[in-house]
Amino acid sequence: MALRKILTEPNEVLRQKSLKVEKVDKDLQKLMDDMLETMYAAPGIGLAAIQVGVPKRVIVLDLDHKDKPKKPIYFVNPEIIEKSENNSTYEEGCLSVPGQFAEIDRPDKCHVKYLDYYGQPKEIKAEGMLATCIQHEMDHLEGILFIDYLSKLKKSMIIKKLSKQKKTVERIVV
Ligand code: GNR
Ligand code: NI
Repeated sequence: MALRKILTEPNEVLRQKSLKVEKVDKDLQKLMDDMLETMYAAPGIGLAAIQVGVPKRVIVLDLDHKDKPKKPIYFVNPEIIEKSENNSTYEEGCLSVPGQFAEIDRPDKCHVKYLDYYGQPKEIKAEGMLATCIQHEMDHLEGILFIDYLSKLKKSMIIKKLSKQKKTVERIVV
């Protein structure tokens, strides 16, 4: 396994739409292993492949990342079958938008079908934080970040702050 670099906003790659996986093979499993290790190290509770620069429809999640044994869930080609009418609000963060948090409204339940780590078809009926997280990750597959749901002003303030931080880091590295 290996750690991969997590891309941060602003970065055009994060705005790419990810492509459907044709086959769950050894290489894809290696990507999923690396993603999980990178997510735990961050630490985070979810990660989409595009966040490590790979435009494939792959997500890893572990809401109980502090528990042992760990309980990762791998999603390949996830599709939402049904969403609830009711919304719930959670404070969201994103490893690609470091240090920024905001309350976001999303459907409080979702029914999702996907392929697992072995390419087997699975379904999950998620609610609460799990439902929020799955939707946050599925947004990444469409090039959408949680800051896209904020007002133009809030969003542009966050992007400005992140670009400044990037420039500072570049100066220190150079
Ligand atoms: O680690 C993460 N925490 C989180 C908290 C609330 C809602 C969504 C998330 S996902 C985030 C990791 C990440 O950026 N995944 O794309
Ligand atoms: Ni995210």
